Amino acid sequence: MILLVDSLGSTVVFSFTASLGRAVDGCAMQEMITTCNPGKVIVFGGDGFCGWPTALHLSELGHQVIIVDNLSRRAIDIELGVESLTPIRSIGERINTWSALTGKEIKFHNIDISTEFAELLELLMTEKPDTVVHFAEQRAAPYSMKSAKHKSYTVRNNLCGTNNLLSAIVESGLDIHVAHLGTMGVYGYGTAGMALPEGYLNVYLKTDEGEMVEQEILYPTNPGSIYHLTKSQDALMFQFYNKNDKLRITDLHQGIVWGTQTAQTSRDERLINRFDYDGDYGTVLNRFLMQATVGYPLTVHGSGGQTRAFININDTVKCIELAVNNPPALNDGVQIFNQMAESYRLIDLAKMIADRTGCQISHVPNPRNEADENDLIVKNDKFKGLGWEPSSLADGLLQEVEEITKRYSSRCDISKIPCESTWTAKHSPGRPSMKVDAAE
Ligand code: NAD
Ligand code: USQ
Repeated sequence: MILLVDSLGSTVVFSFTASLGRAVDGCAMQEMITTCNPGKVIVFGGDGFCGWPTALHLSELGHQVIIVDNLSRRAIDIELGVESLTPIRSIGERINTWSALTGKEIKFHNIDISTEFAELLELLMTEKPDTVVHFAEQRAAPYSMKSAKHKSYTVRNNLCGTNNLLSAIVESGLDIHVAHLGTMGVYGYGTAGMALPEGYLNVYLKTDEGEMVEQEILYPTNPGSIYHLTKSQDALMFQFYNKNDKLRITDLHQGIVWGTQTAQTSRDERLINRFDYDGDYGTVLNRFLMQATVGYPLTVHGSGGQTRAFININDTVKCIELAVNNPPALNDGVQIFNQMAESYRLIDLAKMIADRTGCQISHVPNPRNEADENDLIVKNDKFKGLGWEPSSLADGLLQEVEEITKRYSSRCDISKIPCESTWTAKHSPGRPSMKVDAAE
């Protein structure tokens, strides 16, 4: 029986001893990061919003990068009748451009990791990567809730993909570090008065003899969508493969990513990163900034009292660099980092953007089954201990998104802005009540 839960588990002592970036405290870690040898990295999902800039960032740092992607995200754009606001190029043009500009080769393989196990295994056996970064999942909560078909696709794609990757590594017999992109949403967004720890929680159990015993458990999951549910289930698979097969695994519980370009993607128009603004794939801060640009009222779901964790795309790529350079030791448990910079209430973000731009705010019906208000305090000490200095909204990064949305505003289809996907039949789409025309 769990008697008492407190925040002791949140102060996880840093003690990883890893094969590449072995370190024991903050200073030593910083030193290790800079001296770490670049290795071979497969970026699964490397054509996507986070994966593409990560692939370029790692390539720039000297890693040998291979992208695996089945281009399903591009196919979903076609299914939804939308396009990235930014004119992204084909994966072939992207990697040829990178090679022409830098002389660095990035290989590409079109493999569906949820169904093509033999191809996946063969690739691992041929390339023998040091690390795989796993972004290759269906990542939109609204898309996962659109219909029974979309729920089923998301579960199949994400769970079979993760399982195939882990079991292919076991099958290969190779020692490969898996860095997986998970989500803050596995925790739910309630904090019960304590800062959310990094993955684990210390609890006290009362034995039958009345003795108190301390145990470390995975923080109880509380997913808010089928998509988030798959990330909770991924976490269980990581625990199992780590226990049974001693796989080295880092699970990164990432907040909502915002921003578009990184130092590498902004080097040439043909390297531009994708920017989703539609009701299924657009995430809230990028959507609000885009809506302000095209004169569409900011679609705050309900009161806007929801608090969420955010991270800029430039910090995403830095955190992944740190995760790649600091794998857990062979017999360590699954290493979990909270990959977020800061938390904001949605209504405060909307007001901040309205103050900057003079745009309107519309409190639309909330299509999701979620708490109208929550507090969210999150620990992110582990990445900070590795030398990461998170950037904040105040660092001028909003401007980057504003410039992008202005430059490509003519590509926006405003009919695709409202969130139409509802969590239950009782919920309503997040449409503003007034008719909205695009700004000239
Ligand atoms: P994305 O949809 O832009 O990229 C995912 C990529 O994976 C796509 O290019 C897609 O084609 C590919 N893919 C999907 N299923 C695949 C399969 N079975 N085989 C091969 N390739 C496959 O998403 P993103 O925003 O880059 O997110 C990447 C990861 O980061 C996801 O796992 C997501 O859950 C996580 N994450 C994203 C955010 C965010 O705000 N974008 C926040 C937290 C966590
Ligand atoms: N929201 C609005 N108005 C909008 C769009 C969204 O108020 O126009 C609200 C939503 O109701 C929700 C919040 O904003 O309360 C966040 O929604 P989102 O679409 O920005 O983010 P979410 O669905 O949580 O998913 C995104 C990524 C996902 C990642 C997750 C991290 O798509 O891959 O896992 O962020 S986290 O939110 O921390 O779980």
